[in-house]
Amino acid sequence: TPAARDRLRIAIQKSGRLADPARALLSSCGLSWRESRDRLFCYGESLPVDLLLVRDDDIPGLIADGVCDLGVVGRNVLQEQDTDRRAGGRASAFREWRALGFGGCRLALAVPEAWAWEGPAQLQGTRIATSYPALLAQWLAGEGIDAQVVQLSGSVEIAPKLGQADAVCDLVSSGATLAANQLKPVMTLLESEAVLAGPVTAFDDARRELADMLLRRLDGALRIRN
Ligand code: PRT
Ligand code: ZN
Repeated sequence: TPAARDRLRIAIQKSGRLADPARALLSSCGLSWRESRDRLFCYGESLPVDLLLVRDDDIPGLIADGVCDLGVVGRNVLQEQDTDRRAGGRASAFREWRALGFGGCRLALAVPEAWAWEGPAQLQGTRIATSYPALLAQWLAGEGIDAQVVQLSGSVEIAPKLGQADAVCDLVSSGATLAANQLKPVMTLLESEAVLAGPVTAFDDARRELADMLLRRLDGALRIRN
């Protein structure tokens, strides 16, 4: 068992869409930090709650490994990594504690505009490009469709034009990126937003009281916003 800890460590995105709103939300909970020179670790001043600034994709793993206690991350990232773990026979090691009301988007399946969409069965035997292979594979299995999942780490929307795939499964907010690539969304696999992620079970040391206080403040801040 890891050593008991009396400070809470929260991972947030270093830069990107969720970085500023995550900090703003935590600030509105009364947290403040002293920034270190490398700007990767922020020492909690008002409360023993520190920040770690990281890539969003690293956040679930940091919680699973106990390096961080909590994290602010897109539900899409959290569920992809959890689905991947469980598909590999491993137990869940993190879960969503709260939905935070920003960073809204959806994971959508999109096909070329020229297709007359008749339903998921049309995807049988196709190649689908995505950065969310576990979520896509799970959805395809649920629909009973045999399609090839082409895993790409970026520029997913261009894959059909490059001949790498027939369709895509990617995050969409305004839909402008899909439209610019002559693609149209036809199915939503997941409605996403930023979430507070934490371990599956409660803390059993001083972090428990800190986390409870943070959640109370967070719920108050979210009530005022919504
Ligand atoms: O560097 P790091 O790995 O931390 O950042 P990142 O580049 O992986 O993530 P980032 O900052 O782009 O996104 C972080 C999170 O924001 C995502 O995991 C989602 O939870 C959320 N989010 C909300 C989005 C979008 N909206 C979104 N629109 N993430 C990506 N997009 C993409 C979308 O895929 C499309 O390519 O933005 C493009 C524009 O979208 P449209 O539909 O408005 O054209
Ligand atoms: Zn990322």
